[in-house]
Amino acid sequence: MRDAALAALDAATDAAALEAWRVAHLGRSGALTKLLRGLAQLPAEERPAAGAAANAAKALLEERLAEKQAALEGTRLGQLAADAIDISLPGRPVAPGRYHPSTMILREITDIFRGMGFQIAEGPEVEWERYNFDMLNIPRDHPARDMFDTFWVDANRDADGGFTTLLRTHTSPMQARIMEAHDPPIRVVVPGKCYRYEATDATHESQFHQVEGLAVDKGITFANLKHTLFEFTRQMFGPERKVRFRCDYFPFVEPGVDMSVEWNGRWVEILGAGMVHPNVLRAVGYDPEEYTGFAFGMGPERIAMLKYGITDIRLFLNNDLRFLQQF
Ligand code: YSA
Repeated sequence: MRDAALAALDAATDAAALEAWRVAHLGRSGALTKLLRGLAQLPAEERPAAGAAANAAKALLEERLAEKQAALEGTRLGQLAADAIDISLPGRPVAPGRYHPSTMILREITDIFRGMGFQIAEGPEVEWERYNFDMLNIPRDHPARDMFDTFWVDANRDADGGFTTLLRTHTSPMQARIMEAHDPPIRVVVPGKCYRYEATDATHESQFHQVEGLAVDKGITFANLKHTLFEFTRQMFGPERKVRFRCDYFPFVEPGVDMSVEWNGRWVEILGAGMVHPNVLRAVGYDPEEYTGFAFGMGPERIAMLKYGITDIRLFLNNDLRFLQQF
């Protein structure tokens, strides 16, 4: 009985198990207590030896129980001490997050256009070839597709096995999506990411942002476009900054222009723009005799470079904290 009780004590590992063990082995109706009570029934000559053995066993079990309780208490205190918080130690510094310079400039750009009455819309980065090219007057064999080195996405193929989905190369597909879904008048800007499979350099990344602008209504003229873009650059760069406005070609506008801003004695192009091509208006079901519009697509990273004197566009996506923490 003693050995069985000691084995059971070994197996008890917490206070509740120890108490259960005490009740079972040393309690008032425990086995040993019953045995001690039964000594009286033994023949007189056996009583002293049996009594001594039972009392010795009881003393041993009580002693072991006390030892085990003390040990358990010790580990509990140790755990409490280890868990304690030293409130005299200085706290770990929490570095506040900050906005990425692309986010900051995007907000600045959209705020300026919001002030001129434009709404904000967003669209998908994985786009149909149809919206990115065809509806913008750039059919499959059009040489202008070379302007946009494209990451094709192998998600959908046409009957000839050609890709029909891509990472949008510009935000212009949203022109077609918005006009398809809404009747004029339209005045909207579309910020978002674009992707091009091109060799990167100080002013070209393969992932960058654009902000598309579109205004369509009766009687919209080139003068409205010019005023809007000059007002934008005035608010963004200040009235003193030199800006250049030149003819350029995009299949989805006629006439087409681009705009550059002076920087360290050279011109950096920030946007392409023009009057929405009649073919684009027709493709979305508008009558080009009734409605005219202007559109533009600008590069926020280039604008941030010019505004903050950043010399290399690749810094935007390098995740170098020395760069990011300056904003
Ligand atoms: C033109 C006429 C419209 O009616 C509407 C929009 C446009 C713009 C046209 N969709 C387009 O993408 N033109 S673009 O290739 O010259 O790019 C426009 C601007 O995006 C550039 O001026 C530049 O600021 C930025 N950009 C283009 N490729 C880039 C880039 N920025 C960083 N890295 C690149 N690889």
